[in-house]
Order: sequence, then C-alpha cells, then structure tokens
Amino acid sequence: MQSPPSAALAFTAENRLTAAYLIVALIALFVGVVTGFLQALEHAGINLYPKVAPLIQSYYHGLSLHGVMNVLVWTTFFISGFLTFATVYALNTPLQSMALGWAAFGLMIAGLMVTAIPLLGNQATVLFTFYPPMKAHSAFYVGLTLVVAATWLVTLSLFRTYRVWRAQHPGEWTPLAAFMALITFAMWTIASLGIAAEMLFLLIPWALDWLPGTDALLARTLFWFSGHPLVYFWLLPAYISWYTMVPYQAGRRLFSDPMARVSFLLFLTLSIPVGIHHQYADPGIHQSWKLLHAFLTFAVFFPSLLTFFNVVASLESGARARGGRGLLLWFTRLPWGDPSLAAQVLAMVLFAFGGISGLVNASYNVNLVVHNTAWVPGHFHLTVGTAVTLTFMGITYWLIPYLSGRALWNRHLALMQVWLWFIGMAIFSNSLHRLGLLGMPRRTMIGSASYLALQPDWQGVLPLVGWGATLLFTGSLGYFTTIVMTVAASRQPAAIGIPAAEVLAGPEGAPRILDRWWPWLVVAGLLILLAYGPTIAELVSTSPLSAPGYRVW
Ligand code: HAS
Ligand code: CU
Repeated sequence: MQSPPSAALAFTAENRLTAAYLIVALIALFVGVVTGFLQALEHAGINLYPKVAPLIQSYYHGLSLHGVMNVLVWTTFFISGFLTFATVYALNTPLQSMALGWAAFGLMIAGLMVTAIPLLGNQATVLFTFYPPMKAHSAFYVGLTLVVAATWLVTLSLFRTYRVWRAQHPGEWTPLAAFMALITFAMWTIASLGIAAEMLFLLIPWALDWLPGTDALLARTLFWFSGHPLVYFWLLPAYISWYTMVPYQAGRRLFSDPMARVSFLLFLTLSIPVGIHHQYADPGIHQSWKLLHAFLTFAVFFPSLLTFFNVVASLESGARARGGRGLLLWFTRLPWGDPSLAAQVLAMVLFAFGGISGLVNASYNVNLVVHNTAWVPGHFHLTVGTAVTLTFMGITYWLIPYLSGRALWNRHLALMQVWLWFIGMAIFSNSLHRLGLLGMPRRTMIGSASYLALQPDWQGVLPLVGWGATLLFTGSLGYFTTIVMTVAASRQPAAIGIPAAEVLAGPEGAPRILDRWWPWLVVAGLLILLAYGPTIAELVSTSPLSAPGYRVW
C-alpha cells in the first residue's frame, strides 16, 4: 500500500463509495447500541420497554433489531466499504468498474430497506438467526437475501479489479492486504450458499405460503453452514488491519508476510466445514459428523494462533524500537496515545479471552454445559462485539479523517471511548460468562422470568451486566460524537495517510502456492463435501416440510 498517499494517488471515486458504506454502517451500529443498552438494563432490573413502547414493542423486538443491526448490517456494510478501500489502495489500481461498485451498494441498500420495514414494524421479531418455525414476514427474508446477493457483487467487483492488476503485474506477489481482502470475500461467497439455499428453497416460499410447512433442522443446518464462516467474514477484515496496518502504527513492521498468508489460506479452507459446532445439541445429525466438525473447529483455531504470534511479534518489535524493554513491559511502550492503535490492541487483548471461551464452546461435551446459556452472548461480545467492533472503530479513527480530509475532532474523547469499551466489555462479558455457568438462559427477558426469584446467585451478578453496558453505552456516545464532530465541525485538515506496514520477512522465497487460488479452493470444496455432504443429502431427502410457522411475539 502507498504510504502516505499523495493526493494524486488517492482514488477519489472509490473513497466516495467507501464513505457511503461507512455512513450506513454507523447508523446501524447506533441503532444496535441503543437497543443493546435497553436489554442490559432489563437484565439489571430496569425495564424501559414500556417507555419506548410504540417504537420498540417488546424485549424480543429490541433483541431482533439489536442482532440484525449490529452483526448483520454494521459488519457487512463496514466490511464492504473497508475492503474495497484496502484492495484498491493495496493494488494501487482503481476499481475495474465504478458502476459495478455502486450497483453492489445500491442492491445492499435496497435489501436493507426491504428487511428494515418488517423488522421495525415488529413483523420479523425472529432474532438474527431467524430459526424457523418462528415465521417472519416474507419481506424480511427477501431483503436479507438481497443483501447477501449484494456481497456477491462486491466479490465480483474486487476480483475483476484484481484481474486487471494481475495482467499488469505478471509473476508478482499479490500485495498482502489485497490478497487477504480477496480471500475474505471468496470464503464468504462460498459460505453464503447455505443461507441463500435456506432462503430461496425453504423460508421465502414458506413465508409466501407456497410450501405446506418447513423443516427446522434442515433450515438450521443450512443457516450454520453460512453462520459460522460469517463470524470469520467479520473477523478477517479486523485481522487485515492487525496484520497490514496496526504494525505500521505500532512503529514498525509486520513480523512475517508468508505466515500471514498461510493463516488466511487456512481460513479459506477451514472456515466452512465446522458449522455443526452450533448444533451439537440438535437431534437428527449423527454424532460422528458432530465429532468431525469438533475436530475441524480445533483446526480452524490454529490460524488464529498464528495470528496471535505474528501480530504480537510485530507489536513487540515496534515497541522495542521505541525503547521498550523486558519480557512483557515493552507492551507499555506502544503508542497508547493513538486512539486507533489503542482501540485495536485492546480489542486483541479481549479477543484472547473470546478465543478461550470459543474453545470451551467447541468442545463437544463441554458445550452441553454452556449451550443456550448467557455464556454464549458473553463469548460473542468479546469476539464480534470487541475484536471486530472495537477494531472497526479504531480503523474509523484514521479512515474517517482520511476520507473527510478533517483531523479527528477530539483525540482525548476518542481515547476515553476506547478504554470505556474495554473496561465496560470486560465487566459485561465476564458477568455473562459467569451467569451462563450458573445456568442462566440466553435470549430471555430475564427480569420478568418467574424463576428469577429462585436464583439468588444470578441476582448477585445481574447488576454487573447493567454497569458494564452503561460504560459501553457512555463510551459509544463519545464515539459517535467524535465521528459526527470530525465530519461536521473539525477545522483542522487531516495530516493522516494510510497506515501501511512494511514487512520484516517478505514473501520472496516462500512457495508460490501461497499466492495461488485453485489448489486452496479445491481443498476447501472437498472438505465441505466431506463434512456436510452426507448430512445435507440425508436431511434433504427425508425432510418432511411439515412444521407449521409460529408467530410468538
Ligand atoms: Fe464463536 C458461538 C466457537 C470465534 C462469534 N460465536 C458464537 C456465536 C457468535 C460467535 C455470534 O464451537 C453465537 C451464535 C448464536 O447466536 O448462536 N468461536 C468459536 C471458536 C472460535 C470462535 C472455536 N466466534 C468467534 C469469532 C466470532 C464468533 C471470531 C465473531 C467475530 N462460537 C464457537 C462455538 C459456538 C460459538 C462452538 C456455539 C456455541 C453454542 O453452543 O451455541 C475461534 O475462532 C477463536 C480463535 C481465537 C483465538 C484468539 C487469538 C488471539 C489473537 C489476539 C492476539 C493479541 C493479543 C495482544 C492478545 C485463538 C489473535 C496482547 C499482547 C500481549 C503482550 C499478550
Ligand atoms: Cu461457530
């Protein structure tokens, strides 16, 4: 990537497209943050739902909005904008077709609108996993399908741009950030076939009354075919920043480029054939397949361990170059005054704990202790809620000044927000993990559960959920204030370039297979066939499609 780019090198048209994605992403995040706060307060005994009644009609209405806005909309729009940006700058090549770029954005917005109308109107209170036989308005499913189709257009747009670059640079190694962005979208495109099939063959015809009923197990299996790799679709863009940008901010270089490529190629091959780890408790899937998915989940843990090593080594070399000493004390010498770096390093620290709780989830038998308890939202607020979201916030602290040409409005407020997120999330997710171990169910309006009175252990921890969320919410107000004021009121021009790490060990000399596509795609395909083929074939051939739909809200 060019660093810092001169005005002549800046891709103005692409920047505009990225900015458009970011605006929608940030609005979705705001809605998600507000609805999330209401939930946590409810857990802590403060029920504000009657006060927001016509707008948010129940705890479950709010929870559906929270899930869809945060994990589906905020992530997808941010990623599409950020990775388009990262790809064109890393390749130093304009988008092959701006029209295609905008078509993808337009389709995504159209899909979002179609989804949002029933969702806001309490016609799709089915949570972000929309498990049947809960039945939403057909527009909800159609809208989400359009959003998925729009991500395919983003894939097309990025790969066509890559083809242009490749023709001009035969034999060269694909620049790391672009290579990683392409892997992210390639992986997601294959993964999304499950959700597309679920929508097109099961949910949409069923919601339109063209089918007599549905099959919860087949639908869940297709959902998790996409649903687990979806979490890596969120994570990998954060990793792209940790590998190719954060090391620059930390003062030096990425430790190893080939090791980074290996990690991403492992994600390409291993992200999908693991989804049944969400279904250990489902009847109707043979335990040998569950066990295989458990083993493969442990395998896909490995590229994150590679990332841990590589990123910490890069941070360390940066901190030592700044005078850091000692086995661990060097950590204090990172440039903590930079809110973008602070956000991302703190995101990493909490992610280490999210990784540990992920291992607990993945363990076939131990999963039975935590499945469907508050432990699981504890886990995913460390992963998507921090590793991803706090990293994306950190990225906006340089990206928005870069795009708007205006310096960050208030660095101190930004830093405060970052620490509030870190401390608030540590409290919030720790208490959810503990409540999960105490058996408290997830996805439950716990404050009004009649059995709460019988659970003094829970009552001791529940206020912490509220306190953690209060810190998170306060911090996010600081975040949105900083962003809005940067764009609207900041008078200073931005002095910021694009952070682009150099590498300590480059790819030269590494096996060329690390820059090829087909071998890895073939391995990915074979693993998917092996891990999913028999189960899906069996479920499709025996599916009764007889379950009636329910509206439970
Ligand atoms: Fe997960 C459930 C297993 C990662 C998201 N996960 C969920 C759900 C979500 C989610 C949303 O096996 C709930 C879905 C629902 O609604 O039902 N997850 C894993 C495993 C990993 C994992 C093995 N999850 C993620 C990520 C997510 C995410 C990433 C979002 C972005 N998860 C599960 C399982 C379930 C599950 C089961 C089902 C549970 C159930 O029963 O329902 C792994 O990929 C994690 C690997 C991570 C690491 C950490 C590496 C650390 C790094 C940072 C290093 C730098 C540092 C700097 C620390 C190995 C790279 C510090 C500096 C120093 C000096 C040290
Ligand atoms: Cu998973």
